[in-house]
Amino acid sequence: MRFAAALSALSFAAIAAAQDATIQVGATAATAGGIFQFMPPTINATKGSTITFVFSGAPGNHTVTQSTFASPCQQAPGGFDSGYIQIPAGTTGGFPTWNLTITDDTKPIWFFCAQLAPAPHCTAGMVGGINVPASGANTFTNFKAAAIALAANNTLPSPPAPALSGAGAAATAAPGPFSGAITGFAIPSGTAPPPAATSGTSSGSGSGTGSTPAPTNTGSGAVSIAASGFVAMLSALFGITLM
Ligand SMILES: *[C@@H]1O[C@H](CO)[C@@H](O)[C@H](O)[C@H]1NC(C)=O
Ligand SMILES: *[C@@H]1O[C@H](CO)[C@@H](O)[C@H](O)[C@H]1NC(C)=O
Ligand SMILES: *[C@@H]1O[C@H](CO)[C@@H](O)[C@H](O)[C@H]1NC(C)=O
Ligand SMILES: *[C@@H]1O[C@H](CO)[C@@H](O)[C@H](O)[C@H]1NC(C)=O
Ligand SMILES: [Cu+2]
Repeated sequence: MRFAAALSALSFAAIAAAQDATIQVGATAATAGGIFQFMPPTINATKGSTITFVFSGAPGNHTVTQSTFASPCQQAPGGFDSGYIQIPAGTTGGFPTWNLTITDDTKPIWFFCAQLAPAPHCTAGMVGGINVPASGANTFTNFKAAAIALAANNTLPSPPAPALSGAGAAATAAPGPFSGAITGFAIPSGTAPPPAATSGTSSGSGSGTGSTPAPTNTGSGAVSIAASGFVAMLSALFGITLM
């Protein structure tokens, strides 16, 4: 019995570690709150864990771009940016993903969608946060309200620069895959520069990449998503079986 309980706890831990967290980028017209949102908009994640952004909002053409609390709809200096990923109406699968690994969980990570068409998404409230304070001045509620307040000012944010790494989070690969009619624009490319040092040493020159945005629409990869989904399902089944 004790052995079985230990096994069951172990399998739970394995599943939790493997899943990390997922945030959907954009929604559908039928979703409460409309298409301009991240779901969930906030999440807490420890250092080393990975947030998988899933570009499943259809139709949609969204980015995941790091900002600051003070300027919710503007790319932070050195902030990450996924580039624009367009999902045609009616798409039901094969959604591209982008995996950001948390490199510093001691500070909030604010992000927004930089798309301006047909109207700015950020000032419509398409913003999110990781490890954001539950109380005080810098709450998600205040961040979102500040983003929406910018709508009245009529100043459009500059287009973001594609970047795999930001402050407190970094990706090692560009978003993808782009299959079928799904397209990417100004997608970051190349290897991620070393994440911005938050303390201690930082080595490496960190040459920036992705300064030449180009439309990207490359081959298949849907197969690998399906395969990893199958593996996830298997491991979930395995975990449940162990119980
Ligand atoms: C997605 O949005 C970007 C930025 O507005 C734009 O350049 C690109 O053409 C859009 N993609 C599609 C397929 O409409
Ligand atoms: C998430 O982290 C923030 C910052 O550490 C904290 O204030 C908040 O209570 C946490 N939220 C949850 C649901 O744990
Ligand atoms: C709007 O712009 C005005 C003038 O530039 C500025 O004083 C004000 O703080 C801005 N409001 C917001 C919400 O950014
Ligand atoms: C993100 O991580 C998931 C799970 O490991 C993987 O299936 C997917 O291919 C990754 N996406 C990218 C763009 O690397
Ligand atoms: Cu958007």
